[in-house]
Amino acid sequence: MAEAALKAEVEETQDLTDGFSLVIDAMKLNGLNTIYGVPGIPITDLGRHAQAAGIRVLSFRHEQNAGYAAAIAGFLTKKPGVCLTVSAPGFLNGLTALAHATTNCFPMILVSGSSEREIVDLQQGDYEEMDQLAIAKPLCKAAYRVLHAQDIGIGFARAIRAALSGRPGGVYLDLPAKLFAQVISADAGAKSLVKVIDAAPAQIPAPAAVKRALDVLRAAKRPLIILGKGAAYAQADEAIRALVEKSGVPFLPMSMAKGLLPDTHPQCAGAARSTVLKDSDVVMLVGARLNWLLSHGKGKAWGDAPKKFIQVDIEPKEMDSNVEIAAPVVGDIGSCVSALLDAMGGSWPAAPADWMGAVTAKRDENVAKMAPRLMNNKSPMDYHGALGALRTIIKERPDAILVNEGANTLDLARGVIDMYKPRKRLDVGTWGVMGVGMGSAIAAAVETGNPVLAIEGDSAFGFSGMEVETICRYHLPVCVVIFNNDGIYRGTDQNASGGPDPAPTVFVKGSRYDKMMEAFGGTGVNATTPDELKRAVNAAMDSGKPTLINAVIDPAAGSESGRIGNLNPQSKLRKK
Ligand SMILES: Cc1ncc(C[n+]2csc(CCOP(=O)(O)OP(=O)(O)O)c2C)c(N)n1
Ligand SMILES: [Mg+2]
Repeated sequence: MAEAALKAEVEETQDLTDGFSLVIDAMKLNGLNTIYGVPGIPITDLGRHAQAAGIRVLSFRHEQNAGYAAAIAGFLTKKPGVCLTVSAPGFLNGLTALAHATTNCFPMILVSGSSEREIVDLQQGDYEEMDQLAIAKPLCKAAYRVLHAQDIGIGFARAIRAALSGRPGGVYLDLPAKLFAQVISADAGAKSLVKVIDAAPAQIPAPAAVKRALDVLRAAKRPLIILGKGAAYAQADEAIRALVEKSGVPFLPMSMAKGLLPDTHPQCAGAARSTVLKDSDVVMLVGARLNWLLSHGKGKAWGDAPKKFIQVDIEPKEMDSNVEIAAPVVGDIGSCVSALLDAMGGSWPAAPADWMGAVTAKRDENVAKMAPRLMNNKSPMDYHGALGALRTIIKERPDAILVNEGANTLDLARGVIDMYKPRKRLDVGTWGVMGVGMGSAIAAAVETGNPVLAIEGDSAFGFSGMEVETICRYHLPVCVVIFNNDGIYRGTDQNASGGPDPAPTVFVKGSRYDKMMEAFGGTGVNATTPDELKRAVNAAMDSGKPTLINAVIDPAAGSESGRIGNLNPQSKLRKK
């Protein structure tokens, strides 16, 4: 009798599904095959069941790093990266990354468990109580909550479409604990799922806008094209290359657009940045915003020469954000670039030879000036000596993904290390945020399978350093190089009070970050010369084994805030 009852129950539940399963089914149906997160109430079982169902579930040591991983996964794949967190504190830890994704226009979905609405809304002190939806809303592109199992399919569809369509960004999806245990008929569940069709519909630019842009470009005497990370995101690599080459115009890649065309391309003006910004008369922005990274399109960096801007962007509100845009071209980058190419026709005039000559001369002069500094073999190393070695490694291994954060470590690596292929350079993005390093490295390895070289300031690394255990746990082909200069910017500051505390920018001298990696079974190396560094990185890239190299950098070699020291407020009172 008991057996019969059990059998009946099993048969009955076979026709049922629950919130856990519907979340997993909704994700799989839409090709969301990876979760970056941290387990705990109420989403522990969701992670387990998702893994059992074939979703790759990567457990991190802190949600912020999982969130940064999801954000960069979105950038690399054009699918929303999914980060899964527990309620209140886990949610808040993930929220920084969601805001970062939104600021950088990376598609991401932060899925967070939450506590019971009835108790949260009456503020009766539930376990991890927080009104998460309200808190997330101003920090992301869209925020949704699902209260009923039959709405999970729609909830995911809305989240995916919001993350991907138009200008991509971060989306918050709130899933209260009770939802996971809700049971509905399997048939109703299956019918409730939504496969998102054409999540990022093409946005075709108006022909008149395309013509206006080309008229402005054709009339230029000193034209310039600036490629932003929106152009890299678009995966319209061939068309972008064709546009740049057909126009014959010098191009300047923003940091994460490096490699869209090789930095060694004859039209690349990366090494003549200040000249082209100052002297150009027409600037075509492709997926690049005139924010602080481009000095808002005005002021000293842009010189006195009158400028006309052409801007290609998916977001109409981006136009005239900082200066007048003479020729706005609104649409997705792929469609816009194709339309521009078509309208250029077969006989586009060559770029003015005197301008090309001036840019090339400046570039070659700057490259020649830097060359001897990159060959120095000093010990302790300076930035240029160490970066000279790493630059050769990326040249020999152009498919490797470079992750980069720090101040001097960031700014100098960006300038020194040439990139050869699209979306191979991942860094601090629009905010210049520290902490993206290990999350980005993990997602890059997971999403692409390519080897990853993470070049990290010692301070920058500290924000996500515990994730070296995650790298070891999943056996990821990540080589982390710490530029260890004993601190933030420099390791030489003194405590002006004369007291025993070290200065605020200084860390423990002579730290051995390599030992952290050894603690988890990875390879640790202490490198004191560029030759040692080069050998160790090559060995790591050949073996694919998790490796951390402590690169000993002269503590006096860096400068305050790297290349952006000018942004530090300066009081007249404190000047000596
Ligand atoms: C989240 C966050 N906190 C603080 C900062 C301020 N900040 C900018 S660079 C930096 C660290 C620079 O030191 P390091 O990574 O060691 O690079 P170095 O200049 O020494 O090579 C810090 C803390 C930031 N950008 N982001
Ligand atoms: Mg440092």
